[in-house]
Amino acid sequence: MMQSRNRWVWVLLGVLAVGVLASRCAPDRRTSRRATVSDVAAAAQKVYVAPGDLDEYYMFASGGHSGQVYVYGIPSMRHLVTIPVFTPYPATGYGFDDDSKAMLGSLTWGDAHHPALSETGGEYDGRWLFINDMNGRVARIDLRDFKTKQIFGPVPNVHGNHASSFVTPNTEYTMMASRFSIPLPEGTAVEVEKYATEYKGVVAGIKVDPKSGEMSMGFQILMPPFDYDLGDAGKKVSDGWMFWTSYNTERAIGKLEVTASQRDRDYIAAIDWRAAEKAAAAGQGDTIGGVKVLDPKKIPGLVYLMPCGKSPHGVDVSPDGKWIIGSGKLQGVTTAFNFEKIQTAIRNKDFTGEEDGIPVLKYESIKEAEVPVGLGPLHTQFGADGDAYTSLFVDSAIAKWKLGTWEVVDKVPMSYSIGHLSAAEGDSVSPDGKWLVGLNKLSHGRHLSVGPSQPESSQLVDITEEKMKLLLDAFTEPEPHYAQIVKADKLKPIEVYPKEENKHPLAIWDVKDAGVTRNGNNVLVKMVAVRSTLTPTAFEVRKGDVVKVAITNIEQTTDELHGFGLLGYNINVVVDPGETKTVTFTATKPGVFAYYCTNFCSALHQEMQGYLVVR
Ligand code: RUQ
Ligand code: CUA
Repeated sequence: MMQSRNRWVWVLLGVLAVGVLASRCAPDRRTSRRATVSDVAAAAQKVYVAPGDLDEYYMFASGGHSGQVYVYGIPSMRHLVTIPVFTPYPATGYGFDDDSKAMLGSLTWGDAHHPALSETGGEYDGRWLFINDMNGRVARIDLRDFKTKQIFGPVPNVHGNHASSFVTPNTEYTMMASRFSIPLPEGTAVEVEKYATEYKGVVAGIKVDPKSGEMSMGFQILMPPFDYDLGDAGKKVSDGWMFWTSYNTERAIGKLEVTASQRDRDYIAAIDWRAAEKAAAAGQGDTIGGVKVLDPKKIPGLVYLMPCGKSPHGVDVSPDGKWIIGSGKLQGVTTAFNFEKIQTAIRNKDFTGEEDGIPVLKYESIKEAEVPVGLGPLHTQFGADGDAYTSLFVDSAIAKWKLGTWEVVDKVPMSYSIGHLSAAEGDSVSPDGKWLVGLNKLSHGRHLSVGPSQPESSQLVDITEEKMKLLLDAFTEPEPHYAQIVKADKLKPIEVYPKEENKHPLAIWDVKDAGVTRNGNNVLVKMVAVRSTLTPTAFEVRKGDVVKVAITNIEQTTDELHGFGLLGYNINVVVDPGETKTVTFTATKPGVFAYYCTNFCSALHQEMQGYLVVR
């Protein structure tokens, strides 16, 4: 995408500048003592995106408990935009207008961890982005306009939706699972001492409409009271299966760091989701909390448990679907399970026991290899040509290793304490290689100090060659748990909403149609926003009236957004070109209140204002 004719001039200038800087400052603390000038220059050249040029990839990163999604360009690591999802965001008016306010409901926060791009045939198709919220919800963002279109949930029975969102290879489902087991249905109070027998976990498949992306309840499965942590859908040969890690298979309570670390192994739950789909379609299951829940005890073949190193975090399926990678967070190895061996063990009933009627497979029978990646393996992503990359939290490094031969070929340190990592299309059926981003948990000393709340840090690594190369430290908004990186040309975002697509019943396209109508104490104001007037420029209502303002931005010009900020009433709406939004409020306070355009739009932006008179 970097086609500008000036690109090489800029690259040269950039390299020269960096080279001069590096030589001037060496051996300053600001340049690594080990890095030579030419190393720095080469790294700078790789990440330099000249003015007017565009990045090669989008990275969608979770915003953690900010409840948002942050979009970065790669390789520049520039923060391009914030997509508000579970939290109001005044910059785009999200959470203020009637529709987005209704979508957020009574919750004003979310804890968003794992973004999942929609897939067709196991490839990112650039249509939607799903993301979880710990409050039992999943959101869908439309990548045509980068806007949150649906928040599904809170889903009954799923308490603490951490192991989500993970899509199946054709986006049939986006999966979710409960991190916290509770007595079901919700609303039942049982003392925690009865945790092992009375508390339950649930895994669930949220159905995605293939045309519209609309989410609806698919199936739920009752699970033993473990904490379900992360997941990944099988692909190619393992398509139709879903894998979830779990911890606290001890079913312990209290200080879990002690009580839940007694056994050597926890489990990866392997679920035949097509069997679950069939059982749900046949009306099987018992109704709990208003939802049909399948019980694996009564439906054999639905769920199996794979023993895994204790307290595993990520479980990751290789691009060809043959290997399921999972490891204990305190181990020095990661295990590659063989999907074929899993199927054979299931056929041969090669079990070592059961948990609440769910068979436990024999570790030795399903394991292919234990790869000595280093301490604290957390999460694995894939590159081209059978390369695998595992983040090591304890070692604070990334290990590169080979699928099939299982040899560890390289390691690169991360500063500090890497959590997840994200490679270019790194969990699809055909990873690109090229770029890898380490999403670090701590960053002391890597940025100018800004007080006790230290900036977060992500590091860009070049994985084009045999040896990994650290290129760039970048600030990332808190808190990046996971991210996905997609080739930029797979997305085709629009720049204005075409007028002919606007089907809003209150849309108007001519200032002649703007005005106020009253029905009892309901007042409707149809407003037009266009450079540089909000029409009507004034309107009157009576104290106690319920006022709905419907604003249509009739512009069809790129980036001509207009805002509607109403002082004294906590109202702040932003309307994109071609869009209609409504905001409803009760005129509780008498007086005169100014409204104005909040988004800079023209030389006369400051003149774009009016008055609400409340008598
Ligand atoms: S995650 S603890 Cu949801 Cu690995 Cu961040
Ligand atoms: Cu419209 Cu500023």
